Amino acid sequence: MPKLFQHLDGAVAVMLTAIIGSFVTPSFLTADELPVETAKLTAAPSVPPVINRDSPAKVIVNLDSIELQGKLADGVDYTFWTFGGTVPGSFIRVREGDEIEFHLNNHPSSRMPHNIDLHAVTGPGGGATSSFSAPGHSSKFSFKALNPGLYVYHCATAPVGMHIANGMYGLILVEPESGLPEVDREYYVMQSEFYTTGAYGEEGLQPFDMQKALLETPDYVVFNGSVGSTVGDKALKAEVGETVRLFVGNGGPNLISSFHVIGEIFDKVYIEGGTLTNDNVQTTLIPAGGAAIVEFKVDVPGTFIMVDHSIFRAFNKGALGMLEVSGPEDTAVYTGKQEDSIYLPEGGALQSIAGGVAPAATIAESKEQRVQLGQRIYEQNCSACHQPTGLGIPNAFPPLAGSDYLLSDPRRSIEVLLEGLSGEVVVNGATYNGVMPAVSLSDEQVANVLTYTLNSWNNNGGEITPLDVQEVRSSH
Ligand code: HEC
Ligand SMILES: [Cu+2]
Repeated sequence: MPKLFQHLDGAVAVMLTAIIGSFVTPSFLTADELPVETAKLTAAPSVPPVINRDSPAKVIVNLDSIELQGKLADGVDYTFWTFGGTVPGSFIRVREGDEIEFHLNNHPSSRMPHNIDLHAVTGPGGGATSSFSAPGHSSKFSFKALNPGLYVYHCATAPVGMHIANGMYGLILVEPESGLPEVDREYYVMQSEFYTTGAYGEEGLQPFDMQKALLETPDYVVFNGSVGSTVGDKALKAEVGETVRLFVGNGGPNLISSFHVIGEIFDKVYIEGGTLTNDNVQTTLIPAGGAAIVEFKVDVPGTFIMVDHSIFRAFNKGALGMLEVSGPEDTAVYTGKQEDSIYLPEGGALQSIAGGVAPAATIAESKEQRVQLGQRIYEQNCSACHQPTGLGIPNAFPPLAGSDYLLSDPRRSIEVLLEGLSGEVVVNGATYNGVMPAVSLSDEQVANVLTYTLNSWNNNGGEITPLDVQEVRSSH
């Protein structure tokens, strides 16, 4: 109870406190007298509810550090070190002026000690030494949220890089006293990299690779802890006309993110998660250990793809997410394709981009060698769409791994490569309606890459020879 009312009769004082407390900011309250609440934490992409208080509270945060095995990509597992059992860690939402009583609980099953450095803390190590907890121990410390903004938190136990690389980061939002403008949807998206012994897509439980981490050459760059975390069924959702706010963090440990949503313009960006805002932004830079808040209104339906615009990270390392917007078209904003007509430049089509036939490659002398040579051709010509795993991308690129289309008639696929393929095609029961461009490869190369696909990912083997390719080519 505020000291002011202590001389009053109990019941009256309680009433007055209740009435006055609702519109006066009781800055005279000491930490012990603040209303107490326990923070509701959420896993990405969810964000805790907006804070409706207009005065400070004492907020109790209970966060567990947990080490557990989980999925990094299809068929690829990783032993994650987490805050709250998820990567990124639980989202924490407090208000400027709040007193935060922080409990870091290191689960008894942990093999490592952990601590937490919250960038929202004013104090040595951001809480690191005060929160250092051995397995099965819990540490408590308190801090005042002095500065509003969106902040990264992370483990800072040595070796720090390794604790972060294994997944120990998350976001804490300190809402300004005046609150953030109201929006229809809020989501939590955090980018980070993983360094694994095996290359991208290599199956099985993958250990952390210290050498790659030192060289800053990750195999995976992902949003929300795994490849495809916000793709397909798990895409973020919104409806035409709604306003969307993304709380975007970058856990690193090394890379800077060039965060971009394909087909959207950020109406407003809170630069670096601070108070300065910029309008009409295409791509915003998010440093390692930094954050940004982006806001935009969705005007037309469709799939809007979130990427790190360092684009090989998006299409080859996993830094790709989706926002699915449903609702009526608005052709005044975007028409969709209005026409497709034949374009025949004078002088005919170009033979190939390089201006000639691909250079003569090594001639395979055995099926094994054909498979081996075919792998490189696959990586350079096919994997961007059909993926290194051969699994393709749902609704966009059909799989070659276990594809009934490919395996039931391998020779038909020679034609697919030579002629390209478009229009509806059904693979393993799913309909694709895309365009596969014809490839400009020699007979030998077509034979090698198809033999590679027939002998990879548990496909049932077989061989295509250059002679097979020549036959198909000459029959056209
Ligand atoms: C630019 C993206 C792209 C590239 C590069 C590409 N494909 Fe495709 N591929 C597609 C699409 C899209 C389809 C489905 C076309 C449709 O819907 O009609 C397809 C279909 C196929 C099919 C038949 C369907 C299936 O899943 O079995 C085969 C076989 C195939 N591609 C093999 C290859 C091989 C081998 C390469 C490399 C030499 C390659 N593709 C390169 C996009 C691509
Ligand atoms: Cu740790």
